[in-house]
Amino acid sequence: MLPQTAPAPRHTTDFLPINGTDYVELYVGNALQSAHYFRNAFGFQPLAMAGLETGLTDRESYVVVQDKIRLVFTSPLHGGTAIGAHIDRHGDGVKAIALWVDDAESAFRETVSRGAEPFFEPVTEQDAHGRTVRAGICTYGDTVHVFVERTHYDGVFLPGFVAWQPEHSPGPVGLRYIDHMVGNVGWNEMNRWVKFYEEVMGFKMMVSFDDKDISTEYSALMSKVMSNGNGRIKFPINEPAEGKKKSQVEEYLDFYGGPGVQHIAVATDHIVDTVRALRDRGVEFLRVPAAYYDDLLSRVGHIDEDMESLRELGILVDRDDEGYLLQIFTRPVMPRPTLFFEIIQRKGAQSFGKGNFKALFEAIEREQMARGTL
Ligand code: TYF
Ligand code: FE
Repeated sequence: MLPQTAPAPRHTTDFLPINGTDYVELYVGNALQSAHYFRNAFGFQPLAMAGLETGLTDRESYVVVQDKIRLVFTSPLHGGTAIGAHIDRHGDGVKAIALWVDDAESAFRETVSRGAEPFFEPVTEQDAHGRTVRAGICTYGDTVHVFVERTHYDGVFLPGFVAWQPEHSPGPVGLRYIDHMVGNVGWNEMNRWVKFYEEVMGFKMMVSFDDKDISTEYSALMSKVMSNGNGRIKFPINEPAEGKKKSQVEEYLDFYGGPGVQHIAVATDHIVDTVRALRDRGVEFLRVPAAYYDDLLSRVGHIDEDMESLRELGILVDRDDEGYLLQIFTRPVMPRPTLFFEIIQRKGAQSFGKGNFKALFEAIEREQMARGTL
């Protein structure tokens, strides 16, 4: 099930109807080993691949899946490629956030006519399993959105890919779908990208946090959450704010070499089991001080989960007027302190864990301190 939010009012027609996230493609130095890490540590299952054996000469991609989440890892097969230049500039990172639509040609036309910069024109790809149409537009930094139309396709992933069935793969850990994906943009650029998602994509602003909501000693940032009409796509946009020392967003921008995807939040229905499985497979999480749990019950009231398990695993809890949520953040999964993952379970709450910002950002500052970048 995708997260539920109020449907768009009847009188507005959504010029960019989106069914959900189709896939997230990362450009990485070693696609095979990245896929291996996400299979073995995060419980993703092998799905498809394309490369030398399928006739490609410039790149190789491995696709992994867990319920509705598809990740694509792509590496160049020789020097001098755009993929290699992207990796040189940004390190491993998210290149494409692909959105599943019923009409990719229309999605491209509607967004480009509203000012989107084209990344690639609509292209029809086909094989024995049918055809897909894809088109791409640029968003912040070197990141792009790819519109994927797959109504007439029943192959494993996309035309050109073959099933990937390595012999051994550990089972899934209960990750279900992408809840939100956060973009870090430059100083004073948040509103420009808010306007882009409003005007070019037809999104609406759900929430806004200013630096007073979320500044600790150093971590100052501002954030606005953009959502599409049916609420299935949520993109918080962060910009750095002036603090005592370097903002975590500024640190990201320095290491990533500009704007890009900061975190991918993935939803589970059983966060305690999921996080325990991830931890047992070697995924490293940020830790808040044990004192966080001392006044947790008085802050969030009754929760269904066992407090001892939450404390043991370091899972955070926040409540809003609709319910509560549980969340935890991994340490960066790249050598550069750039991309990380959030594991989230919503129990009614549709917010983003504002009550955890202080404890979380202080934990991030301790990591910055340990890296010597603060
Ligand atoms: O997506 C969000 O807004 C929350 C909060 O560096 C957050 O997950 C914001 C910035 C950040 C880590 C978490
Ligand atoms: Fe988040």
